[in-house]
Amino acid sequence: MNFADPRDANYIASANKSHASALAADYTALGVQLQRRGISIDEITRKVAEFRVAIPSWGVGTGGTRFGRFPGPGEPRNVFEKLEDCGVIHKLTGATPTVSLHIPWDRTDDFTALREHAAALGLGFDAMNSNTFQDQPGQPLSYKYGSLTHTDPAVRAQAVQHNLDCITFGKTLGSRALTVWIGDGANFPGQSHLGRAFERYLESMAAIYKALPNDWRMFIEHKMYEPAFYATVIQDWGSSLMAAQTLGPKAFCLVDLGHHAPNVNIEMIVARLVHAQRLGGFHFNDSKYGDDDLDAGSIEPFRLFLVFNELVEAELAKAPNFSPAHMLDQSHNVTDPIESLMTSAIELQRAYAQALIVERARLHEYRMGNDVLMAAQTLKRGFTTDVAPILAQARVSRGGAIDPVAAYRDSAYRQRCAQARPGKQSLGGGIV
Ligand code: LRH
Ligand code: MN
Repeated sequence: MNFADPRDANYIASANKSHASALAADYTALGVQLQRRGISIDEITRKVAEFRVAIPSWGVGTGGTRFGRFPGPGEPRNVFEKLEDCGVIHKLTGATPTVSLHIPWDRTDDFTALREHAAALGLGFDAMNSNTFQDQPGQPLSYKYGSLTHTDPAVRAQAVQHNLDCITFGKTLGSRALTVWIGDGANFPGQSHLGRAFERYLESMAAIYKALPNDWRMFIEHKMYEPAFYATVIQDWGSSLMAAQTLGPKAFCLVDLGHHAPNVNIEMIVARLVHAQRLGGFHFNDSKYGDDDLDAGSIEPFRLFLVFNELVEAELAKAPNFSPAHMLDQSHNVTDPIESLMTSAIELQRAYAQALIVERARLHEYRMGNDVLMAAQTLKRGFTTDVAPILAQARVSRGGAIDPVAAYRDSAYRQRCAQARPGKQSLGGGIV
């Protein structure tokens, strides 16, 4: 089997050759179609090419559920190998220049070396993720009954210190944000005092907030349930927003799409957080039932489009304090993680491009005139337009592949990793 380096620019250029003329024809045809709507395809392509989404380090290994995990071949065995796989995703898509690490899953003795390794792969670091939802070997105090909201101040102090350590590691890596998701909550009514648990949360988060460098942000991630199955301390966007407004201007709300009850109007939550100037960012994924962490756009692509529609409205309105950090947060149980992460990044670009081509002036007219049907049709027209040529052209403009999955498979990168990464197929830390 002959291997090729899918990160190599010449390899990508040669892989694109056979697709170039079809892309040129499709791009021209779509350009004519959009021109009729008064939209410049090159302007849209330029904006899509600027779109960035961070890769979750815990997403490049095979995920699993409590019922099991079925590791694939050539799994990354440490954070350095995880970054190599993230380098492949970025080179082929041109859209994922940063990685979001999770501590202690990605803990290493030499974060400076990790920063240099990443830089050599053309990568940087997005938000750091702390972890006080698992006990680590040798950890003095358990998080069984909570962490930042535990009734025992010593456990809270241990959890606060862990977050301070994540900030220290992040400073070495050039990260400028800390995402705090905690599983703290109760399984039974009566188990915890709902008000005091929230007060303990605010007290602990204030201690972490105080340690944030001036140019850092703190992202508060809400989640309806799991691992707590009756009440979760930061259960919804309301609790998250109250906490952010209490903590200070560097605290923002992070929306993980899978952390809501089925049928919750997530785009409405996004619109409210934009209004409150506290939209910090996203963990993009998709789900049909619970926090399934499926590939973004794979179940509810229209919902993803509606979220990006709110982001484009905010962009066009020059909403104050609006610079959301985009990250994927997925678990790849049955696909090659690299393929899922590449196609998921592209699904976000698709939703963004579809939202960008909505005829806003016409939509505004129909809305103001309460022409309900034409307003709905005008918005939907963005979603029903095939923007694939724009996405491919944006990749090419970034040195990426017209068909990233084909380029990746033809390189036999995974097979080469299977040979180069023998031995235990465990990640050493991940969701399961
Ligand atoms: C919690 C969550 C959180 C991460 C974890 C990996 O469900 O979404 O963002 O820390 O997944
Ligand atoms: Mn998440």
